Amino acid sequence: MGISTKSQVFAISLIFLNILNGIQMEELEQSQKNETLILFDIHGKLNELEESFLHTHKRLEETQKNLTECLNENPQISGILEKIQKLESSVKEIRENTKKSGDIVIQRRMDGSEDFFRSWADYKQGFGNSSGEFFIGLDKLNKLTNSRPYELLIIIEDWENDCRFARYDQFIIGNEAEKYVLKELGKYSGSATDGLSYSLGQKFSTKDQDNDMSVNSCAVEYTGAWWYKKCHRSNLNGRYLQGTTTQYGKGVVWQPLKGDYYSMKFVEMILRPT
Ligand SMILES: [Ca+2]
Repeated sequence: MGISTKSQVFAISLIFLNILNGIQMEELEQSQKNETLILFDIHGKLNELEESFLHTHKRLEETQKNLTECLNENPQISGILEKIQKLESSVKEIRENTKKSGDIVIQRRMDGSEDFFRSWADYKQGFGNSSGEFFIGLDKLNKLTNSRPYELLIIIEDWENDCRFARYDQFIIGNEAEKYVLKELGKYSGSATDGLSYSLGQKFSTKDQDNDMSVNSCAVEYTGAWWYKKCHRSNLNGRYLQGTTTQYGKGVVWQPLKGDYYSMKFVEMILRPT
């Protein structure tokens, strides 16, 4: 090959290379243009989203404002809401206090069919019918409450069917030599108000065994049997007097709830394992 032929080939190659470069440059420019378009598109969509978010937020604020105004202008709606809240909390309470497996009923008053104004021997042994009115017995109560931890749940219902609960997170009774003293009661909670902590540390008394701190016999005076002190804030083994009575403190009394001149319709004392 002569020199001139070599030069021609070189020149042709250069032209080809330039053409190729031109094509590559064009492709690069096109792809850059495409990327820019995609970025614009994304940016536009983000703007749209932001606008729609702001719009929704504004509408939510308006709805909230309208609701508040509506509640303020319609006190009956607020009243209904309050009632719903109360109902919810009472349902919660009933659920918590509904009998569970492991519960042991130790005393029940429900119709006045059983005599509760009884002797020390009867309270030691227990009496009545476990499906009706009864007391489990102090010996059993002493053994049970010392065998494992229990809480004491007391259900109290008046003659208007208002049902309340008193819960004590500990409950331990001493033995006969200790006169079945109310040793531990733990912390009170519930809706009945605390009517038993007053008796903490007191021995049990019956009409024939006065172990209370009064100069008189509280059991005789209040026709019951209890952990009397001087004398009581509750008398759940008192006489079944059916509602309002003139007989001070002698009925089935839970003093903080209905006072001393009122005898309850239904009472249950329950041990619940903790
Ligand atoms: Ca006394």
